Amino acid sequence: MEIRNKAALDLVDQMIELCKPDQVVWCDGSEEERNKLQDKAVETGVLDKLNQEKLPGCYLHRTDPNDVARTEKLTFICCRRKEDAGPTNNWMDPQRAYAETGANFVDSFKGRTMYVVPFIMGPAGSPFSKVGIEITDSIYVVLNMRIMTRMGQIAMDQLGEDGEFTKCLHCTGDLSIEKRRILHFPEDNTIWSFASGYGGNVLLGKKCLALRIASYLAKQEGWMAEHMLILGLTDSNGEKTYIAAAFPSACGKTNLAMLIPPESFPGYKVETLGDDIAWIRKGADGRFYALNPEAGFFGVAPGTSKKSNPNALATTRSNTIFTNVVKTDDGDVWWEGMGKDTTPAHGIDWLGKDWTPASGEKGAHPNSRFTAPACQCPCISPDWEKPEGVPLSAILFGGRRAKLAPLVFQSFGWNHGTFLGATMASETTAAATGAVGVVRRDPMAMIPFCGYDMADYFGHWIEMAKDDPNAPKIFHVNWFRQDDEGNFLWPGFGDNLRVLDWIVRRCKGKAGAKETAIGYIPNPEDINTDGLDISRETLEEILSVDKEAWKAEIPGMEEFFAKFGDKLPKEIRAEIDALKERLGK
Ligand code: TSX
Ligand code: MN
Repeated sequence: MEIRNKAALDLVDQMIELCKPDQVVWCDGSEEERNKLQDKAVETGVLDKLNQEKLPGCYLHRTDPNDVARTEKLTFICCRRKEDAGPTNNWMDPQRAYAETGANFVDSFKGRTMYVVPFIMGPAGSPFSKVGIEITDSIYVVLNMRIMTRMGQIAMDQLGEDGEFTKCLHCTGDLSIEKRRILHFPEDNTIWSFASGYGGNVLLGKKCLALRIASYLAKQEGWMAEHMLILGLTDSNGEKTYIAAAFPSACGKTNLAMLIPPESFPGYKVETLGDDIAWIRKGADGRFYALNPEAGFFGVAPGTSKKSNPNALATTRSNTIFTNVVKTDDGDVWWEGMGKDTTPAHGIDWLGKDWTPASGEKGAHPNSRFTAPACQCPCISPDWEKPEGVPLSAILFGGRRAKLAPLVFQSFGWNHGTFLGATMASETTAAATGAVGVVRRDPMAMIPFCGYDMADYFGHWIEMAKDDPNAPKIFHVNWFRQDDEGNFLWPGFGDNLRVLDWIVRRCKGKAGAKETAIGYIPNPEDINTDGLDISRETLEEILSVDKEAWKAEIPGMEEFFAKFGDKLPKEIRAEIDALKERLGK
């Protein structure tokens, strides 16, 4: 492997000195290396080979039972001034963080191999891509990074002799929760992760770099790092429109990114560019361009079925790493919500134990995952690796609201749209906490992922498109409105195309709407319901605005904003005041 970057060599020398590995391997990203690592992972019990006839190139990994999700309580922003991390982040003094976790890194690779994984977030050759180098003791991390990023020699080539990169250090350690830390040092462009082996905590290019560190860099450099899917919609005239969307967890982001249009929309096509992260910049023409920095999908398995997302299922039938799912007796995979007639009579569950459906236990962990190459997605967009990204016409925010939010509404403009993002909220489902229907505020779905004070982040949003006629139009959607008996009023899934279609026509000035206190809402006749069995009354109900309910929502918004004190941008305050005014006393 060719390494010309002095800073990279120095970093690895320093980390060898600190961690004392038995050997050091620079990962080049080759097929040969992949095969070698897969074999070694199987030998050491890190991976279980699945049925290679059914699932070529697919493997199963089981994490430690105490290490199955991101640990937000142990995730820190380590900047010099506490105020700069803001009220929604855990903060730790960088010196203390380096000292405490540094002590745990001392000799931590003894008896282990140090893998050096250079990677690019974004397509190779794009001026907007960022390079990172992750040093890790985990083959699982290397093999996942190989899917999720452009990894190996290609990244060292992008870096060149004096390119800058994010320094990422990971050690699985002893997996003790006492020592576990996910530490971000935005001022040093550094990430340290200790004592976890779970994806979101250890695939440092993803949430840690492409959202937390990137959001910090984006503020300084005048762009945006967002927790958004990107899709391209082609209408029956062959016109293409690109949309980005942010939703809190459990709202079906990956499903929307890979939506299959209903049969009653002939000629329409949805293509996927990304399912989790969008880097957005203003182009030379003034439009906003979105780029997916990732190369794969690290998707939640449970609930992924022929009905909810056939494209995701198809993506995962080769070259995929499954984590914490059921292994069936014929070496296939299974999870809850894979669809009817899929349940095996027996399998090995995520804990590695014998499992039957009658046991009453979940076979797959609710946060079990697939790591699959984006290029294998049947509906991947031909534009997904364009170095400059794709021009966005619309940005969608959403959440799970049983009663409050209508199916869709459009903001009055950019500032109002930013306010819609900043007040995003979702009601909890039983899966998350046990408490059902509790409102959780998660602005722009970035609460766990913003690398600095969110009040400044809102300010950056406002700043990005002040009075800008080229800015994407902003919409709010809610697929989850329910009647008084708790039945969903909107069919969702593929039929969401009907909403996307209205949004696209709004962007082109071709669709009707009525102005309400919360924004522009389609009239029932503005939504194309051809081939859909929905009554006029139901449509009217999901497009209605209950002013009293919205008034009742205001104190919750204000309470949330109060966290930010005087730092909350005046534009956001102005929006809440204007909303109150429109709702009337
Ligand atoms: O992903 C979902 N989307 C977006 C799809 C493009 N889900 C699953 C959420 C969990 C991740 C949805 N669930 C959606 C939706 O639009 N809507 C619903 C609610 C719903 C569930 C079932 C039905 C209708 C709506 N109907 C039947 O099962 C027959
Ligand atoms: Mn995500």
